Amino acid sequence: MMMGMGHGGGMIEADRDGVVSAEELANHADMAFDMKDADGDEVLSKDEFMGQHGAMMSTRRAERRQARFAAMDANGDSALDYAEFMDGHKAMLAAADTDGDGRVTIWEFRIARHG
Ligand SMILES: [Ca+2]
Ligand SMILES: [Ca+2]
Ligand SMILES: [Ca+2]
Repeated sequence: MMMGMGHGGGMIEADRDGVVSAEELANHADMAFDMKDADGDEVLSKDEFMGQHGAMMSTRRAERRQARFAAMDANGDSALDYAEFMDGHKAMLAAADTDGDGRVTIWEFRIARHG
């Protein structure tokens, strides 16, 4: 198994069965947290969350990301700790299941993440 490869390509859906499972998203979020946490203090600042490409992002994209940051920042301290980050992804997965069948397809997930 070549797990962990394909960084940057957004390999969330690891087993390619067309459904994003909670486990897959949790693994992805776990990895993303480590990758984004540039200074390794186990907390994501807004800059870390926005990433190095923040300046190059289109305004709309940056706004969406900022809105996501604000939504995840449960205690409003302008930083995301691991629990907030994981909770945010959990909520995202639940919200993405638009047809309510308990399975989030990669399509549902991508649309949810985009919006
Ligand atoms: Ca940090
Ligand atoms: Ca926080
Ligand atoms: Ca569904």
